[in-house]
Amino acid sequence: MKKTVTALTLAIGMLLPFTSYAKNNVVVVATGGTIAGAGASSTNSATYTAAKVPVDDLLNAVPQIQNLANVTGVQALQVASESITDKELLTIARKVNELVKKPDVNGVVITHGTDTLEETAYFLSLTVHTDKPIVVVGSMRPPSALSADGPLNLYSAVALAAADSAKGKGVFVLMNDDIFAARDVSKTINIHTDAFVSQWGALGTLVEGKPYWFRNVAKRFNNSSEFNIENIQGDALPIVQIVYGSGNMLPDAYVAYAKAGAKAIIHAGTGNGSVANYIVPTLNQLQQQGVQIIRSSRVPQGFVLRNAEQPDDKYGWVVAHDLNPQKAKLLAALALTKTKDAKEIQRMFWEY
Ligand SMILES: *[C@@H]1O[C@H](CO)[C@@H](O)[C@H](O)[C@H]1NC(C)=O
Ligand SMILES: *[C@@H]1O[C@H](CO)[C@@H](O)[C@H](O)[C@H]1NC(C)=O
Ligand SMILES: *[C@@H]1O[C@H](CO)[C@@H](O)[C@H](O)[C@H]1NC(C)=O
Ligand SMILES: CC(=O)N[C@H]1CO[C@H](CO)[C@@H](O)[C@@H]1O
Repeated sequence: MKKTVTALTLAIGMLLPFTSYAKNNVVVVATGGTIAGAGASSTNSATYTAAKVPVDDLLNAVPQIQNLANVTGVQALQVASESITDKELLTIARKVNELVKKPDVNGVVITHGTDTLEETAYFLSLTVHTDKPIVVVGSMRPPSALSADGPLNLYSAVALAAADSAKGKGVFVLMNDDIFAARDVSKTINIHTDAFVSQWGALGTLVEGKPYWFRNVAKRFNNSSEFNIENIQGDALPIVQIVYGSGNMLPDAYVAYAKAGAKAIIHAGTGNGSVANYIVPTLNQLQQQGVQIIRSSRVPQGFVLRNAEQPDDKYGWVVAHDLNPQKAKLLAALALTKTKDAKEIQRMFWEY
């Protein structure tokens, strides 16, 4: 008996070097943002320059990530995320797509400014076909500030990208220990480290380098998405612009955007995506000219119901469902690469 146990222990001991030391490969794609920012002093948490620190310095500042995975870095861009255009967005998506296709890459982390982080994450979730974890991460304080949140966010993002349990669950936003689904997370406050929220809740939480899961996403993403970055040519998407709803509006912004070439206008309406009675004729006129009218809401939670506040069937409009205006803008742009049919675009808004 004792002999068998010893033999077994020996056998396991010999196997261990081949099993437990194979770390997953994670690539960090750096794009700039506050997480790569630099302030004049450690008390500058709000006054600093974004997009300064190169990717190698970001990784070297958190040496603990090398215990989680074999981590390498790529500097894709060095921008503050408010200045990201279609060109940069497509550059990021193509870079990530190229990486996930490599057999020796197990997961990808994108460091990104928080301003448009939710947009890039949603775009990746719609256009990159993979079951490998893709994690978009940022920070609210620059690395030079007291209690900078970037290092732990990066550590957690790498842990998530390296986790086998994260496979096939889509694109994530990792901020402040929370694991969010790309489609419904949004930046909701511009001063605190718990800036990102999803009205439907987080998918899970990341504690001491390990993810704990509580939900899945009910909408389409990864391999079941009909959009594919590989089918998008050039550096620009169809033009979609947002008009913010309020009291006492002028119709001029809608008309000007259409004149400038907008193929769809997201109406960030009051309340339930409402449209002022004196604005309705302008929107109907533009719709008849072939501009898609998409009702979203300026209210950060809830959703827009078709044919409730406005007769969308009658007008040929689309509702954005629970997508906020900036996410609706991206889905509309992708939809327009495939169709001009409002009914078909509406189907996409229900499914993604
Ligand atoms: C670490 O990742 C790099 C880049 O993907 C790769 O070239 C290298 O072989 C990896 N190292 C190990 C030990 O797997
Ligand atoms: C996803 O689809 C691509 C082709 O579009 C295929 O190569 C890949 O194996 C698929 N991945 C999974 C996990 O199904
Ligand atoms: C629309 O608005 C009213 C109150 O303003 C609310 O009671 C109703 O549930 C809203 N929701 C939707 C999805 O239309
Ligand atoms: C919603 C969706 O498309 N999920 C798929 C993501 O990829 C995994 C692995 O291929 C599938 O199992 C999911 O169905």
